[in-house]
Amino acid sequence: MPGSMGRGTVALVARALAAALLLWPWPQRAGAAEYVVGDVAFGWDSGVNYAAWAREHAFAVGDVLVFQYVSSQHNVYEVSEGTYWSCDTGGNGVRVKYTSGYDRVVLAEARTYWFICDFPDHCLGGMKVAVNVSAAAGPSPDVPRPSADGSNSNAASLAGEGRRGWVAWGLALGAAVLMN
Ligand SMILES: [Cu+2]
Repeated sequence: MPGSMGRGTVALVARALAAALLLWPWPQRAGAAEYVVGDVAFGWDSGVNYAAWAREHAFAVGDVLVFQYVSSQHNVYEVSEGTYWSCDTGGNGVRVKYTSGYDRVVLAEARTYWFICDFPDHCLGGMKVAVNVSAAAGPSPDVPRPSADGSNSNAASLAGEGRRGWVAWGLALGAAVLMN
């Protein structure tokens, strides 16, 4: 008797698992946007109004900036706000240096990112861009977006996600029992 029961239980659990996989409300991943800084026409270069470019876009956590430039003529430094305004990279205001000519920067945190070119006089000449990254954005606001620090208002919707998950399990188990 325990042997046959074990078999039935295995089949039941297998069916429940299969049904749960079908019913599980997998959270949809909102697509992260990718932005070529200055757009493809200009890329990262001197003489481009990057403030105007940045104003045209709403950046959110998870989006990606692509800096395209001739690596012998420009570079990209992510800097502090102070260094962004002073263009003085001699202190400790430099966070990250990018020099490949095709640099993909993931905007992982909800904050302002400050970028400059460190070639002589380029930053002072206006080759700089400030990017404001918001925690939640995108076309569908009810889809929770993961945040870098995890401390935001997504907790409530995640709890809802959990409840729906249990409902799915309950339905799956019920279906499996009926099929047996
Ligand atoms: Cu430059």
